[in-house]
Amino acid sequence: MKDFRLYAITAEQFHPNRDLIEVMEEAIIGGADIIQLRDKASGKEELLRKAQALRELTRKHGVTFIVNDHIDIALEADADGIHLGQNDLPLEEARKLVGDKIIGISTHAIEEARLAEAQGADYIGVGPVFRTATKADVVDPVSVSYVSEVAAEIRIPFVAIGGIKLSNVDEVIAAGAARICAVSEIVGSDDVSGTCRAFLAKLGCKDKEE
Ligand code: 3NM
Repeated sequence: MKDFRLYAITAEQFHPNRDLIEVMEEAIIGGADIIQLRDKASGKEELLRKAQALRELTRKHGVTFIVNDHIDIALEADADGIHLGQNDLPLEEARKLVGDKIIGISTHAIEEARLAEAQGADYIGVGPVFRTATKADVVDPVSVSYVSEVAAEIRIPFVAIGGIKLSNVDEVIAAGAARICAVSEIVGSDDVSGTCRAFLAKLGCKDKEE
């Protein structure tokens, strides 16, 4: 897969008065280079409409587009890949359905990371590093020590996630994370692009030239 640094995930509850596509475009302009549609509230039709709009947006900007959970929506909207949790369809089954599209897997312990790597995941999520209110069914924070464990052992790309803010991201980077995902901190910001640029600066990346 095309490498990435800053992973942005949709969460419309954090911008109730702003348009989804507008907010995600600001994230991309700020340098987010992979976008995930994550939406537990919409029905299939609405989800497909959002997926198609985000597909058009991400294609325009040349960034990767991932759909959370819904393989059918990912296929129909021609997303670049899907992201699955530990309780979703097993990776091997998902692989049969999506072929060579990207498969990302959420992991919360090193055994899960090892298994995802062995089964052919393209990348893994590593979290929740800190406490988060964004994901309802999430496990207790795994802390930066899990980030260090993965950094030392796992060879596929991993992205640190969960409670990551500009105020605590230094710790996560120091633990070995080269890719960061922040949800509420990005889409809930009054300055979405500026927040993305600030994360990328922390990661040691130059501003995207647009
Ligand atoms: N997955 P925020 S934590 C979608 O640990 C998601 O797998 C997680 O949101 C995991 O940046 C999470 O607002 C939510 O804390 C992260």
